[in-house]
Amino acid sequence: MSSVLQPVSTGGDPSPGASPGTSHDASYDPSSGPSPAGKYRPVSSHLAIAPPVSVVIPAMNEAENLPYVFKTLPDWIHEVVLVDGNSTDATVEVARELWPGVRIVGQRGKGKGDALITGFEACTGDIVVMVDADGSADGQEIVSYVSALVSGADFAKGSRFANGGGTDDMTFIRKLGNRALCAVVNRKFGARYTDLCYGYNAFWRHCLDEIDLDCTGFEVETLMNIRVVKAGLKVQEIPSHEYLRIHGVSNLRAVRDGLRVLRVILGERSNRRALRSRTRATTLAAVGPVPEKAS
Ligand SMILES: Nc1nc2c(ncn2[C@@H]2O[C@H](COP(=O)(O)OP(=O)(O)O)[C@@H](O)[C@H]2O)c(=O)[nH]1
Ligand SMILES: [Mg+2]
Repeated sequence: MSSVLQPVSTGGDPSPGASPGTSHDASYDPSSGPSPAGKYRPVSSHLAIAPPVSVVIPAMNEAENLPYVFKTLPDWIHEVVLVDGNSTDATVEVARELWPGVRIVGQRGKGKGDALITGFEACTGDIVVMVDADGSADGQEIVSYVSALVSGADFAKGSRFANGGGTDDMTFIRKLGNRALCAVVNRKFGARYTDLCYGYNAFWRHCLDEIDLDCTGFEVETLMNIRVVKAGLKVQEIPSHEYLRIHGVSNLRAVRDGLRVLRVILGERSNRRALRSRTRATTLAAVGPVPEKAS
């Protein structure tokens, strides 16, 4: 096997002390097309992968939390794209210091959804992983997401309520709301999700063409989860543990954002309704215009 699996040259010291964000993937320019055959990155002691992985981090005033976030990111990732929500603290400076190769992108509008959509557009990797900047996500889990994708899934969806997952960060009210909204999505769209509003997910970049995201706020994860199932993409849930936000407070407001999520769910047409109206349109087109009655 060793003659087949050739680690991509990182161009630098592969030891854990090596500076992150400086030497990743020096031999491979993703804009030049798919990674060269035979070039694999070892991502664990058991797995090596070829596709470059981009990590997108939406961050609004998270300077104090970023050291915890970057500490857990594996050094084999191809790029980190941090989308800054016009932070008034040192988020951007801290990110640059901790991960010298970080790409900082300013968002056009407001909200987490707007930030993620901006970040996804900026990614150059084949695989995109979305990770919150509040210290609640463990970057070491990325390998589980990536493993699912290289094994055949289109969308690796984090779940705090699948076996092996958990949360230290959700209040009782948020758990209740998430559960109820998840049940509505499962019923309406024929999904079998155990979690709905979770920010830790990964997917092949081509999925973006099929889900055509258009939202601004915290409803973004729900919209993604609905559209991937509507598009017939292969979704695999990944058990994930959400830790407590380390510094600061959540920007989410349970009632306001819960209602936004509900509006998205109700606004998306179910597969069955879409299919029914498509069939009706096709039938009408096949039958042609109804002849006018002679008076
Ligand atoms: N760029 C950007 N990031 C945001 C915005 N709103 C939230 N975030 C980030 O999205 C992530 C999740 O937000 P958080 O407030 O922790 O919400 P919670 O995890 O649902 O409680 C964090 O990394 C925030 O900094 C925004 O308007 N712009
Ligand atoms: Mg959070």
